[in-house]
Amino acid sequence: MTRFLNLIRLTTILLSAALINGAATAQTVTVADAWVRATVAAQRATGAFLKLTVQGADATLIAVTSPVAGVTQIHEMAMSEGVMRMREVKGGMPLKAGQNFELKPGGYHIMMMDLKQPVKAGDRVPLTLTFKQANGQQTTTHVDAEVRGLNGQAAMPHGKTH
Ligand SMILES: [Cu+2]
Repeated sequence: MTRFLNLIRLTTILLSAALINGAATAQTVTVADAWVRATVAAQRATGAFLKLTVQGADATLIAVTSPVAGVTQIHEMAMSEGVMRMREVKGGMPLKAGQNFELKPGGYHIMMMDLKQPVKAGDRVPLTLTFKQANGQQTTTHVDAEVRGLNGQAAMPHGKTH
């Protein structure tokens, strides 16, 4: 009987641990429509753009990495001496719960520098986004960004028949 009660207690503890763990690792940020601007030969930098939706609690986009870029920074556009310039966002991009954010040309963007190879329209570029959640925990999200032509349009879709 004692053994049976101990088993119940143990089960309860394990269940609680699972619930706490599940809550702590819940993703609150959704990434969509990720794309990277295609480069021409010898171009060493480009931009990545995407949409973020934040639910539940505030979060901060603190880092982005990609295997095709030696250096990746989060940039914002700001007026400096009467000229719009881009600069790195120090401390990450704050994301308010319940809001949608769009990183797009002319606004917040992901700056990919020290490119190891040209990125061509139709390629897919892996991005790893690191978020700091409201509880201080860091979570990562992986997306494959579509490379789009210099005019920002999607590459011509391949025909389904050949
Ligand atoms: Cu930039």
